[in-house]
Amino acid sequence: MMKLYGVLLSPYVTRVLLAIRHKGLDIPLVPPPGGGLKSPEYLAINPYGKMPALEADGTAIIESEVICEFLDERFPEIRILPGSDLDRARARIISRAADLYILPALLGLLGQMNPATRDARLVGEKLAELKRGRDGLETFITGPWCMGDQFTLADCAMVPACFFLEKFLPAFGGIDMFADHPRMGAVWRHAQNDPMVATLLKEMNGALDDFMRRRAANG
Ligand SMILES: N[C@@H](CCC(=O)N[C@@H](CS)C(=O)NCC(=O)O)C(=O)O
Repeated sequence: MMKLYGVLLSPYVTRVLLAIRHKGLDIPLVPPPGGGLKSPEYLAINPYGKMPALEADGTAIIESEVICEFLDERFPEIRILPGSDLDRARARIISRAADLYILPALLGLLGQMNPATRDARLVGEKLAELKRGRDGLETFITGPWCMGDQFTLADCAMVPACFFLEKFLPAFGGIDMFADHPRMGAVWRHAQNDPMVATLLKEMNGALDDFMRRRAANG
């Protein structure tokens, strides 16, 4: 029996959910126990207090990339890692580049959403970082999925990254992350037309709308 701890508003959690759903696995998503990520109960599962964490046969597995790779080894019938060593390396590069060069810059911008309290220098730095991340990724992506015809670990990382880029970047001055990056743009369009991905994106949109409503209600 396995369960995944986390919520839909995390790109790291939804990366793992994409792997789970692509593989057709029955692993429920449950909120971190004990009232949150820093509760003693959850810290006993993930000492870093971050989501996601997978509980598998009584063992806690943390880090979204490690969880995805574990699931691919445990359930190899439908693989998310490609067959050749070179393709596996490229899929991991895309996933790692999203982790290192896209998501931290994007998460850094989330603290700058309010124009009234915005740090213009920080925003400029994060946007430049994002552009470098995106330019690099474009050179590794093939299309229609990141690695060609097969949905892989790389798409598990890219889909949530594209979702959050599309949602939050317009607040920082109409930057279109996809316009002059045809491969990344094509992967994002292709992903949105895939029924499994579209279902998850709908759930993510619902969770984001709820979050925004709650935030507005609380001032
Ligand atoms: N490298 C980790 C990153 C996980 C991560 O940063 N998750 C965020 C949610 S998007 C989190 O739990 N943040 C809470 C915190 O850092 O206190 C992974 O890939 O799983």
